Amino acid sequence: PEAIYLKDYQVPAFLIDHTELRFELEASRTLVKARLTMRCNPDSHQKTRVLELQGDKALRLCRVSVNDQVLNEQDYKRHDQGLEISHVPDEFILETVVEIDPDQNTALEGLYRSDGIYCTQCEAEGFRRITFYLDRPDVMSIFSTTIEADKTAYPVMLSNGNPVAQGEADDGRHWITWEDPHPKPAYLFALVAGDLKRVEDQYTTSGGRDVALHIYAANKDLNKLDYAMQSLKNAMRWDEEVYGREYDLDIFMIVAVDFFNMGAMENKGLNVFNTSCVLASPDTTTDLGFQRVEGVVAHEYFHNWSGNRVTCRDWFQLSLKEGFTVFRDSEFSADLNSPTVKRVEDVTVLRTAQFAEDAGPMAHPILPASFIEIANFYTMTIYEKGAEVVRMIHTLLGADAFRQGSDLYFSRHDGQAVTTEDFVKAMEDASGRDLTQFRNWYHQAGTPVLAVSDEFDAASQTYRLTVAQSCPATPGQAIKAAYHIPVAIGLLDSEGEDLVLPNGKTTQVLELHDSEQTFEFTGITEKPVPSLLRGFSAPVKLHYPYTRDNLTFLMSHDSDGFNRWEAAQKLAVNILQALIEDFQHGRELVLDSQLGDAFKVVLANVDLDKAMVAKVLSLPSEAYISELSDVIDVDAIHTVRQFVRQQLALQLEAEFVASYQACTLEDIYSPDAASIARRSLRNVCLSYLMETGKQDFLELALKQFHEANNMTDSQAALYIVVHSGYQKAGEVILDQFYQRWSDEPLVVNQWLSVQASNPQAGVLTHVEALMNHEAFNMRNPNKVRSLIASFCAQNPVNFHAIDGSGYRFLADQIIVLNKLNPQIASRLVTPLTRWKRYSADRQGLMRKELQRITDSGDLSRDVFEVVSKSLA
Ligand code: HT7
Ligand code: ZN
Repeated sequence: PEAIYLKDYQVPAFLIDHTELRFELEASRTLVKARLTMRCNPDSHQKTRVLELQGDKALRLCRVSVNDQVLNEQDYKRHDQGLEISHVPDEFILETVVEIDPDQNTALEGLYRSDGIYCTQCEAEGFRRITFYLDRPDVMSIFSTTIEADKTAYPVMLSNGNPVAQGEADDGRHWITWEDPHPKPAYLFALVAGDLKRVEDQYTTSGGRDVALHIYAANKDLNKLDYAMQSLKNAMRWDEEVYGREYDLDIFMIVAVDFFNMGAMENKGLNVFNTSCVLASPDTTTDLGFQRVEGVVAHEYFHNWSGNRVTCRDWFQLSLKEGFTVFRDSEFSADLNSPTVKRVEDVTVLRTAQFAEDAGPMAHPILPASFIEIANFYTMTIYEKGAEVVRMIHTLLGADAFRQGSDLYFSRHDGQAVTTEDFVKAMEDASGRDLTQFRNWYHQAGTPVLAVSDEFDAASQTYRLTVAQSCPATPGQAIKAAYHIPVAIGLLDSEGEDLVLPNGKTTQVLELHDSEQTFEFTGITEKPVPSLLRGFSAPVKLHYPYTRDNLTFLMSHDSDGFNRWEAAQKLAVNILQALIEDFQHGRELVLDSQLGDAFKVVLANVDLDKAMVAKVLSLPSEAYISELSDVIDVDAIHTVRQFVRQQLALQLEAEFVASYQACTLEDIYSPDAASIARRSLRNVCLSYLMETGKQDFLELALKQFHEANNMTDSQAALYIVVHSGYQKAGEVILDQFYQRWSDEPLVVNQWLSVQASNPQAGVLTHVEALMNHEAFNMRNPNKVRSLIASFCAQNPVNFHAIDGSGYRFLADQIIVLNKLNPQIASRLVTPLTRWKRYSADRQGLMRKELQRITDSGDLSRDVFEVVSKSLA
């Protein structure tokens, strides 16, 4: 497979003004009739008469005509990627009829049928699996869609826009026509048909437009849609208030499907959701699940402006819509819940997963220069780092100028397909700021590193902070230009009070431009403790020689909530890294009391937000410690982290018990921030208490498991018992859990995942057995993620077993999935691609499996790209 390059972009040679589609849905033989009103693009320099349409090789072409003239085989060329029509006039009607087989579509791209529901996924390039088309985001067309299907099996038939006509057809069939007045690229097209039920609500926009809100799901899930509906209304209001964006159709629909490659899809007026991101009920959904529903519903809704009204010119610009929309949804969640907790969560994900990606073989800028398969670029970098880059613009411009910039962006480009450059330019034009150097964030991959040093001159009462920046080489980019980096800082005096900084405030954003820059503060009477990168103001790694005393001081005094947590993380990392070294040198492990003492202070402070207490008490994950390691020593990291948890449990047993009891159980479950905070602290305490190995605490966990009135507490107890190595008790409650929830696929997914991520020895055999369990289905991405991905990505000690069994297992699954579902297969490869981070013995084993995947032959573009780049 060949790479395609951003530098080769050309405007389309043809345009499609109208797209009329007719779907005759039938199992294994669906007819798709397309009538396209086309013309040459006056802005194109190509002046070609040859029309090249994309179309997957599985499309069975039945008929093609131009202006009612049926073409015969010498008038066109059918090849594996599409259709070439040798001579077309300036303006013409192109009609095609193709036959497709949605039942055989296990890739879940294009039109597929699973669980008896027809459903489409067209982003990025799925539409070409439905019909021949100019399948690129800068070709925008008005769509009219007619669907015909059996009335009993498919009573509900949906597409984008508004329903304009419907009727009965022969043989118990019926039809409906939908019209979408907004021109859109093919990737936003959607069709759904099935025996679905809906909940309804209504929303009046600030401009007075009444919008019908419909959320569809299987009948048995109708009682799990209220939270999504409320989240949708919250998102609609928030986008009006914060961005001045109103909804623009009379109806907004969401459909829940169980077979879906990603979380959800923002098709115009008809969002399609993975059930895991829309269904929520206290019995079956954890707090994390509720938060995910709220965030994803908002994210997809926000795309209506950042993505749909203003879309991407080409797929290299993906972060234009995704980075911006992630920034928007994370601000939304922060506003509705706790901003500090949300920031901690986002930064945790960024620093574990995105930083690792940026240091790996697939590292790419948020505006990539080339790709082989675009589906591989729905990455942490495009989404999460992309959001951080938008956040930095927000920080540099300030909230008001940022809002003016976004208003200008939306009004200037409404109805257009544009570039990240257009976004940055709108921000510059509205604010008057020069973002020339800032643009390096779009073109360079890798995580910048800031080395900070300081000096205090008592005589001149001057404090100087020197910041040096660098960025490691990434594939194809050896040398990096300096970034423009906003570094928010505060300075604390010895009492822990913030000093007033030159901007008259207690936090100031320093703007770093040079490879090394010194910032001077005068009128400082004692050496302050710097609070650096407040709120994580830039996606960088920052090094400053904090002592452990500095960190405990910041943990209790920093006025920036994020940095209080960060100080605790840094302290824990510092201690864990020292112990890992001890372990590697065969020295006895001894935990000094500093971390426990600091945790004790935090536990005793009843004024603190319990969610933040829970975050502070949670040690950095094995994945994060791995990310910080030069050579990842899986076993040392796991053993030492467990050791520290156990020591803390013994040191703070009484405090954990007191906190557990203070976080009283609620009679009625509510997913509000305060209740979530109580549950998370209670469960963190329980997980520590189990480390003591005392029978009393096993009984406490089992009691919680049996008596919990919500999934958060019951799943937490299950996880804790199973992962603490109480094999017998674990087996009993796993069994009870499955018996109780076997009819709830999303709960069963949790059940699979708890087992697959269990660090106890011998789990791979158990995972292999679960692959044959009735609950597992290789064709369902949610099952694959819950079992296979959980084992490979959340169970480092077992996945990295030194006999290579984990690697072999993964390669076997990838070889199977490569044929069934290439997108899922290529995402699953990730843990193997990071082989360079491990010791030589593991490197060899991992490379061997990557090679075996290559040699298995017939690789999809998706898997080929990831495997070949990782072996290069
Ligand atoms: N914009 C959506 C992307 C998406 C997708 C991409 C590739 C393959 C399947 C997919 N399903 C959804 C999701 C979003 O970011 O909102
Ligand atoms: Zn998105």
